Amino acid sequence: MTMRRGRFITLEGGEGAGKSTLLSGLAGHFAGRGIDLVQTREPGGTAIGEAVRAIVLDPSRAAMAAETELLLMFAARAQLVREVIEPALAAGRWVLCDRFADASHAYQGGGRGQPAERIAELERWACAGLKPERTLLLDLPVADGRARAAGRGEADRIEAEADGFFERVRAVYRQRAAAEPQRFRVIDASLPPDGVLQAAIAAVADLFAEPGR
Ligand code: Z5A
Repeated sequence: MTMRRGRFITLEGGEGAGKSTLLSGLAGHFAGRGIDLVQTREPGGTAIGEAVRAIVLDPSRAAMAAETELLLMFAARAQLVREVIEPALAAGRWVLCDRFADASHAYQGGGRGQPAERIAELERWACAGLKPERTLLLDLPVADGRARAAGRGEADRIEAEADGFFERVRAVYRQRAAAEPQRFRVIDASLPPDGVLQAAIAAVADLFAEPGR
């Protein structure tokens, strides 16, 4: 019997939107449905990726060029795809990833102004054609997300950006969601955590509908 490939779901959104909170709630839901789930995150998820994460988020590395930041995000992603995501999907496991390539379009494209076609080219190469089947975008006004994230101690290098940066990030996320309605589901992240979880469960329900799932 041939192995049924797993499904690839990503969570996206601005700072403090509630992705980590939702990830653990969704993982519980998948477990209850008997799904063998791999949870991971970007940048990170592998030893190499976590080392890259430490570099890109280090607030003392203010000299980092936007091009360097973009390439580092894709370096971590190339490793995660090959070491974790593709093997898991091939083994029939589902993968739930906290951020993926849409984050590079939003942050390095929208936030830093890197050209969209260059990011798309990197995505095709680094991800070897892999795209999420479903992306849940937790949408929240920038000020609300920043208020939630405040009080966590020192801001990392990206969190230290001004509000305008995060407004551009949000705008690109919303444009991408509007351009790919089959893949994206936009969730109102201002709902209480259980409301966000219920909306997310509804937004992935069709993925279980395939016969045999
Ligand atoms: N980045 C990039 O630039 N390019 C890329 O390609 C990739 C990433 C992949 C990763 O940092 C940074 O890297 C990120 C983008 C950039 N930078 N920024 N900014 P991270 O993973 O450490 O940070 P984050 O992704 O921004 O996540 P976060 O700020 O930790 O937020 P979150 O995971 O979305 O939220 P949370 O931790 O679940 O919740 C935040 C707080 O709100 C917490 O106190 C919760 O209890 C509370 N919360 C959560 N949900 C709710 C609801 N529904 N209501 C009320 N309060 C809530």
